[in-house]
Amino acid sequence: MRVSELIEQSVSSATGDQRNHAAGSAGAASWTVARVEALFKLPFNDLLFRAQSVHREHFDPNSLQVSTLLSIKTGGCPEDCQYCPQAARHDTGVENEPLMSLEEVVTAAKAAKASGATRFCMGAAWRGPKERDLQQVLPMVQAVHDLGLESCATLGLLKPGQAEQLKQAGLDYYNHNLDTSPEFYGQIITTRDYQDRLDTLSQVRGAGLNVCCGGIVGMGESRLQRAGLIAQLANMNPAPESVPINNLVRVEGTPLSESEALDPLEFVRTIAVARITMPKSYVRLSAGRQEMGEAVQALCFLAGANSIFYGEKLLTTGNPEAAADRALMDKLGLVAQS
Ligand code: SAM
Ligand code: DTB
Ligand code: SF4
Repeated sequence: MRVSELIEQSVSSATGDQRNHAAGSAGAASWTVARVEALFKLPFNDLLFRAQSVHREHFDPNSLQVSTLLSIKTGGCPEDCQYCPQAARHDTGVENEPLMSLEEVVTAAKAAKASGATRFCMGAAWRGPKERDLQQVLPMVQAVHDLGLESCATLGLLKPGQAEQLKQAGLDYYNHNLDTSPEFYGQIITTRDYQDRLDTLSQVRGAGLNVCCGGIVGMGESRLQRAGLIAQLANMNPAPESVPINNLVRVEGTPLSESEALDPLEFVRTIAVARITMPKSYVRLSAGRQEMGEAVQALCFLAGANSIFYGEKLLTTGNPEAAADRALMDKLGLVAQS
């Protein structure tokens, strides 16, 4: 019997988790919020051991997937996401900039490749791309693809047919986050609803694109609501290939700037629960790393995080310096996935 199965036996009574493993690993809907919450409640050491055991069944534990982000269209967004520095209605000092040129994007993608990133993600502060916008983004996707990088885009809500156009241009992944649980969602965003997000995700999947979908914690949600987010993600069939877990970056001028910081160990628990419930997905330790410190990041990797954003900027906020990340990876013996 594998170690993870032994652990499974010892904790299944604590979590009430009678999940069918075959179904779970295929991403079939099988995680009730109560079962996910029970994982959160495990003793920390049991939770991490279980997460690391699951992780080792599916991944090299010392390999890290490395993505670089570029904000191709910054600021001026009409949406009201309470956490976001790019919403026009929040006075954060982020300027409304035009869409970058193809040349600027190619230069940034070449630099990302040269620094060791294997995925390049282009983000736009739009509710969703207008047809004219999309026509300008398609050559960028094609160019990133032609450089031999995995391409990812996060452009907001997609209308029918847009995902197919992105796929045809060579897009590998589309990022669209659920952000939080259905119950908490209305307190964070009112200009689009949960179902709009699910509809876009279903178009992405329908077009044959890989799905990158996660959320943000530390927005004042309860543990039950964090469990609700993870259950939503884990019950997608199939589960998202990439799951970014963002720790809220509290930006001055946003309504969430004064939120109480999430206990770092609760953040680590969230990563562990994501790993256990989505065993084959890349779990990305996303926004919030700069504020985290090396020890908490190391615990996140132990809990099964195996992907990061690399480069000194996320979209508009800071990320650890590349040299600091290389030093941390060296210390931990983590190797960038090629
Ligand atoms: N506008 C598009 C959309 O909302 O889908 C794409 C860009 S949007 C900035 C991408 C994601 O960034 C959001 O869904 C959210 O999860 C994350 N994000 C934005 N601001 C954040 C913050 N202050 N802290 C953590 N994550 C944040
Ligand atoms: C995701 O889940 N996190 C990234 C990426 N997908 C696009 C964005 C984080 C943004 C953090 C705030 C900022 O830099 O503006
Ligand atoms: Fe706009 Fe995306 Fe920011 Fe929401 S998260 S305000 S949609 S850029």
